[in-house]
Amino acid sequence: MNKKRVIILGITGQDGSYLAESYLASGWEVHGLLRRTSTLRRERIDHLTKSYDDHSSSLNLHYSNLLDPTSFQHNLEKIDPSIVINLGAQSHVGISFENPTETFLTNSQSVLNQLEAIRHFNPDIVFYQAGTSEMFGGLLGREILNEKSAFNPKSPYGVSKVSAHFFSTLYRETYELRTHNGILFNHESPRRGENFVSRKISLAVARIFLGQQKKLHLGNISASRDWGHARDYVEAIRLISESQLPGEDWVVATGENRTVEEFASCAFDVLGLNYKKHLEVNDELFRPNDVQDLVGDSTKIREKLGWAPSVTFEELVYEMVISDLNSLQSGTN
Ligand code: NAP
Ligand code: F7E
Repeated sequence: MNKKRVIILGITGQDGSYLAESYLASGWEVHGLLRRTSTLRRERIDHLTKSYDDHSSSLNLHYSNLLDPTSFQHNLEKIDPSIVINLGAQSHVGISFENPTETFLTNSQSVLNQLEAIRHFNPDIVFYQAGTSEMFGGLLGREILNEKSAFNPKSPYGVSKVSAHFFSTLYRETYELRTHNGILFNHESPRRGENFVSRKISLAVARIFLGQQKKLHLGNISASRDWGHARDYVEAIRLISESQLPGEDWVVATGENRTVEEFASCAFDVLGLNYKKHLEVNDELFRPNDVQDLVGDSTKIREKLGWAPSVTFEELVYEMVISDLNSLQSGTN
């Protein structure tokens, strides 16, 4: 790859911030696209824009709402990247039931616009689409999910991502664009949004430990997920995008799943608390439809690209709880 220049859509998100760090650390010129917001909340990337002192690489930010196709097109032509990574999305499954149209336009229509712009500007650009295990809609029997498993989405979010997946595949097959579809299972970190269950739990555990909260209210605690660490998963995204392969689909998963209840139990354990004393199930927090169980088979990326997760479930939970405890104690959360 001669030009080491990458565009990241969704740079202010969990994955965008880790991915930008990773690219900058290996000397890439990184261009992040972000939307205008009424407050400048960019805490996940502030350290990259304010104090990054390696002048051989730099983080460049440009305004571009996912719903504005011309702004993407103009930035594409101005930046002239070799890789475009699309991590931008309305990524909350529960909220997608309340905002289905916004979710569909943000997660699917925008991908069509990006593909059209790339096709006309430079079809050699590598395009990575952030697909998800939510596209599968759950386990069928005892099948562990891989690239050949059928999609059966259970939410507007899942449908929007299936649509984006097939646009990406269509442009690969029809126009020979170099589109890769990641199919990533849940990945978490201290930078996870506070309304996803893992972070909701880790924050609540830290607050309960400090006497700032009494109870943790959750919905479907019998649902299980295949949980990995976001830092490991952005390395998978890099391996995929820099693989020089024409464009393929890739499942990224640990191969193990735990229930939400097990996540909570492990998190309370970190601070020596018994989850049964603090956890309450609240019917109002159940979704209109939910993916019950997920576990992925990532044999393909392990064998073809040498990827493997480096963080265990217990290490992930520990890191999240301790991070929230430290932030609360230092007053930064
Ligand atoms: P995230 O933290 O929710 O980040 C989403 C990003 O999209 C944010 O930067 C957000 O910007 C941006 N965005 C949303 N709407 C936008 C708009 N209209 N215009 C411009 N930017 C917009 O998500 P994540 O966990 O990092 O996930 C990254 C991608 O992977 C997403 O596409 C997600 O659906 C997918 N995915 C995630 C997982 C997971 O477990 N984390 C698993 C599979 C797939 P703001 O900061 O302004 O909101
Ligand atoms: O829910 C249950 C909830 O919102 C996990 C996104 O990154 O991963 C994420 O989607 C499970 C569900 O993540 C609460 O019903 C119980 O069964 O943390 P979550 P998600 O829906 O799996 C996929 C791969 C993505 O692609 C998405 O972008 O936990 N649950 N009680 C709860 N969930 C939440 N959020 N809050 C609760 O109180």
